[in-house]
Amino acid sequence: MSLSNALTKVVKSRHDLAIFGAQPMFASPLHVGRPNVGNRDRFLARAAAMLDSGWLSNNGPMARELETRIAAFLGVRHCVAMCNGTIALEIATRALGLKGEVIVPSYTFVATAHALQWQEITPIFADIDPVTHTLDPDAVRRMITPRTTGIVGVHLWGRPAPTSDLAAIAREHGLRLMYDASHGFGCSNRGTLLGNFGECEVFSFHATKFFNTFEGGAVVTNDDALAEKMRLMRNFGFVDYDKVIYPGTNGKMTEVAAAMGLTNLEQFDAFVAINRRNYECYRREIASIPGLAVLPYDTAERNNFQYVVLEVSPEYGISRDRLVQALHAENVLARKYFWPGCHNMEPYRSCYPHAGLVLPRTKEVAERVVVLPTGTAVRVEAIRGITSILRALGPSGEKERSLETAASTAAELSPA
Ligand code: T4K
Repeated sequence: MSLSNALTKVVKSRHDLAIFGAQPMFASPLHVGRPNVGNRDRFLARAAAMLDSGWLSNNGPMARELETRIAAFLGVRHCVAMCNGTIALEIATRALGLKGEVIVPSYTFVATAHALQWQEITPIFADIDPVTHTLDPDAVRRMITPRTTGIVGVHLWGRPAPTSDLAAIAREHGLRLMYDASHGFGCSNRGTLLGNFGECEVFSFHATKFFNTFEGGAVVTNDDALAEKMRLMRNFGFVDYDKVIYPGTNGKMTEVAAAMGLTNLEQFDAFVAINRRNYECYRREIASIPGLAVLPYDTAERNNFQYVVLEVSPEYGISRDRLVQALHAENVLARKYFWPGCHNMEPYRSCYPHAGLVLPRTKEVAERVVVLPTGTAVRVEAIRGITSILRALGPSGEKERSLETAASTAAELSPA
């Protein structure tokens, strides 16, 4: 992929910022989710072999090879590859027999909640720990009712959910427990790779994920019967030609997606190394900026460093939203993941208008987080440019007032 993140200027003070009328730092947008793409020739060779073979989907040889490699890599018995992470979540929750109410965080990508709602299971939003950004076990306990059948924990940003506490709660209350590990491919929890916790775990291999298969996902599990059920469910319930024994859907991974996965898996360590370099560069550069902090990864664990998560505190002097606006003016398309929380999106907002009353930490965290561009498409020089913008923007109340004025000017200047 061409790295078009050449800097067009040096930012020394706020007068150099695009939000005050200067030219943007980057000529073309710098995205948060630019795909990591492995060796192009290796991928094209696989794509050619696939075309020659005349086998494009339906549990083909490349999908099976990818499943074997992922299961071996994670140290799990089964990997069931799927067409995307959302369908994988739906199939996993259905195979576990979840119904009634299921406890999930609101601070996650909306697919975690939608996968339940789509099956007429009620997602019950529990609050998070403001430090880890993952489910707070005490909050989970408070949300249990006689209708609760399970918990879907989320390893947000690839940082593990409190697996021991959630397992204890599930045991105590007879609940099923699974994880949305969409962000956590290649990350560990007390030395064990994610994929080995709960009854099953779901990965997303979407284009924007650290490891991608264009679109794709997988459910991994150590439960033989569960794996078998999910394999049936992803293929309409077919057990043989003309023989359907289960209600199913179409959750199959295509061969071209698997070819991308096999290719990207070969460069897994290189992707991690680049993400880690970027994360450490951001951490170093931002450490001296009052009011800003990059969420740390536990370096005693394995991490994919996929997300560089910035937390903005009042000390910074300007609000998170103004900061994002200023970055966008520079062509840095930072994201406010996962604002405003699922409970503030439809249909949850209308169905459960008071859900926010028990989610104070979710609100607090969702209002202070910004996710910054990283991945193989982002150079260190670009990161230094981005952090020079962050330095010039803050911190002072005076700048906030100037920005308030500049914001309206910028809104007038920016194309619709
Ligand atoms: N659970 C969790 C916790 C998840 O985070 C996700 C997905 C899921 C479940 C569901 O898994 P999947 O069914 O998607 O496999 C993006 C991704 O689409 C989504 O997969 C991901 N989470 C989420 C965190 O991010 P958006 O709405 O932000 O996508 P979009 O189109 O704005 O793209 C994000 C950035 O990436 C943009 O700056 C553009 C850039 N981009 C995107 C694509 C597709 C590229 O540069 N190249 C590309 O090919 O959701």
